[in-house]
Amino acid sequence: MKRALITGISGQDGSYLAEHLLSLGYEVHGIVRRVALEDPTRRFSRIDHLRDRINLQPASMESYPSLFNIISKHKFDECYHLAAQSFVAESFADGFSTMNTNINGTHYMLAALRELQPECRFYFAGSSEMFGKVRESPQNEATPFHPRSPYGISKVAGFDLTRNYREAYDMYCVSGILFNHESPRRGYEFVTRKITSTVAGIKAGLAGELRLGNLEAKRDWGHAEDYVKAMHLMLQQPEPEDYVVATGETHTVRDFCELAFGKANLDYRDFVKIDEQFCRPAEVDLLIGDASRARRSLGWKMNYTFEELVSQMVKGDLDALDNLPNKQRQIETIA
Ligand code: F7E
Repeated sequence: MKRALITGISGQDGSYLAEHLLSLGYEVHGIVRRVALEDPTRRFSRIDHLRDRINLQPASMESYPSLFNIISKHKFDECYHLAAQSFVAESFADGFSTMNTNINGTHYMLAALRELQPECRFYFAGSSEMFGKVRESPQNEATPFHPRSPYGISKVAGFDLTRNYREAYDMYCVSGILFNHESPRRGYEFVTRKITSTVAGIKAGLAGELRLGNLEAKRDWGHAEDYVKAMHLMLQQPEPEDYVVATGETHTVRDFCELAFGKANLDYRDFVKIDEQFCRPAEVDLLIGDASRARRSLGWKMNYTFEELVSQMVKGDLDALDNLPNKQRQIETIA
């Protein structure tokens, strides 16, 4: 039985990846914050259904000794490093914390593995935000990086660290350059979930409008459940390589609104208001990925279309509101 370690197991990607690895017969361990263990109902909502099949280990991405301690306790075949401060807007608000957590966290993981288990295969969650002000379209593994936020910069540093450990110490370390990937488990701060949860709130009479920033930004949105399968495949190859994972389609935030509101028989133009506070100091205008290498070498393919993704997210939020008692509905709805 293979043993895997996932940092960020309680997040969207971590939860889907844990499910996928369990279905393949893996023993799955996940790193979580100690405070999260004290508040499992709220913090572990995405992995609640897996709790008796996974091993949660408390540690902090900011503490090398705590990570070293976990890696010294078990022998892992694969490590998926997903934990990060991943909200781009927050990285403008507090660039120092984002850089510290994201860069040092990755460095600590790599250094501890090198020290204790250099044969463990390592996956780093790279991001299309590394392309930033894009030099070409679509973007592939050879496209130069030009990050536009502290988050993007931290991911370029993590990518470089991962490649450096591969080249310097001959470790199997790879980066997935994943474009935006969403699902009904997406955090409410990201634009897709903000839209679908507010659509549900409007439908239920709990919200009257949706305040957004730049509606013209274009993103290549896929489904997280499809993307975690690519992460796993990247660690099963004869040679370590980095891969772009994307749908090859791009849509504006406006397109997403139109479709999501339309799914609930609403017209987004009646509800969406532009609010400057949600615009970023530097925007990534256009992302569209070319995942040819992943399709060719990994045999990776997607199951969800863009429309299926939006439908599933809207339905998930409508159903969740339907199932909540009145008082709780008011608390949960993001207006
Ligand atoms: O923004 C625009 C915003 O926050 C998407 C992360 O998972 O994917 C994600 O990064 C677009 C941007 O995701 C609002 O300006 C307009 O152009 O959903 P988002 P992101 O920044 O693309 C990459 C691949 C990652 O790696 C990241 O970790 O939507 N937008 N109005 C808005 N965005 C938000 N959040 N809220 C708004 O009101």
